[in-house]
Amino acid sequence: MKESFRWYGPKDAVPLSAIRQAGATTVVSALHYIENGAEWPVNDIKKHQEIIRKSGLEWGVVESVPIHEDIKQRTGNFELYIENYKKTIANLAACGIYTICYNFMPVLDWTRTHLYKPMPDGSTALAYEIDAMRAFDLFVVKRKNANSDYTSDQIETAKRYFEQMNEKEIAELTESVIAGLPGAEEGYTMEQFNKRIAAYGALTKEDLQKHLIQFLAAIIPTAENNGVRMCIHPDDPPHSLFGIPRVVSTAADLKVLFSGVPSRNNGLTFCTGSFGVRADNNLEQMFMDHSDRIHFLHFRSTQRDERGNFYEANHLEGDVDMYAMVKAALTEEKRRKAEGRSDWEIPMRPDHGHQMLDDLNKVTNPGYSAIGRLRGLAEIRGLALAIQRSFST
Ligand code: DNO
Repeated sequence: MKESFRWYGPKDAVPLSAIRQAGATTVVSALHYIENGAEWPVNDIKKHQEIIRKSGLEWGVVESVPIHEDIKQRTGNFELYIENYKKTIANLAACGIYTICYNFMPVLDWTRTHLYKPMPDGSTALAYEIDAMRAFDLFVVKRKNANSDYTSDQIETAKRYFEQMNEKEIAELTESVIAGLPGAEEGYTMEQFNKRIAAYGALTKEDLQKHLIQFLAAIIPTAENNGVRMCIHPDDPPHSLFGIPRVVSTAADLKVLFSGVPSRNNGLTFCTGSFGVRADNNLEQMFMDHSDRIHFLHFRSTQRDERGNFYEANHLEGDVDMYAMVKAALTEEKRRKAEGRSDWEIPMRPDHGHQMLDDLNKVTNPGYSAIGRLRGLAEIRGLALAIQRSFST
């Protein structure tokens, strides 16, 4: 696996030099300042690439080239945005960058209700509490018809949850959910958020699935012509939010997505933490079913309970069987190597990490402090080395 680390650009509190010392060779990055929907100019790509190269690292993966909301809804200027997307694919390829991660989550990208959940060892973790989310939807956003998405018991529990919150907690919850977590590209005020949700109207899961496939049918030929591997990131969390469907959450969703546009350039970012939140997702099976088109790995683990709450566990703990996942990835690499595929080595980044040690006193992007991710990378590296050695004995 190509050991990688995400870097949010020159303003990131974790500098490239730290990534180098973590032992990663590949940087996962994006031009966050470019507006969603606009073409990424070659000059801007080159400038960013140069900064990374100067640190002795290589920009190997773009995470993400965001998809404009108009494309998801197929309204407004979606045709122009698709054309711009194609140009960005070609521009990145012209600079030698061939792996592009993106997602198709409506309105919000990844979502957590709590960004600093205290862990027993004194570190903090990202967490998602179902009652907090329902309370937010019902009593803070006050979404129209939200009541019909919940049972009366769920509404009652959410109401009790809301009633015991103070103003500061409500403000923090609001900020966590709609202000935009790092990489989300878009954050909203309450008014904007309400508008964005309302814009989805009665759009069904089938509609959104169709829009994704139409988008891919339009851009994948450009990816093929330029040797670019597109890899969609699963929904995080993997279920609908605010009554709007999500379409990259389950094994069945992947089947629709890849049978709709079978090209291998239509690939997947295998994010163990996102898929792993659902007990009905069999991660090993899903990996095996699509191993051929997995172009990027996000390795992290989550600990869920039966009610739908989860927090981010240490990388080798929680519900994800990291041994099985690393083994699956190395097995796939071996298979590709034997086939002579030039993309046999799959970029992997330790996804998120606890806020711990000195980082507890620093302001870093939630989930993206240096030391927590360093721990994750080091653990996965050791695991990979042991598995690799066992292959040859
Ligand atoms: C969160 C990330 C996501 C991811 C996008 C991919 O930590 O995994 O923001 O970058 O969903 O498009």
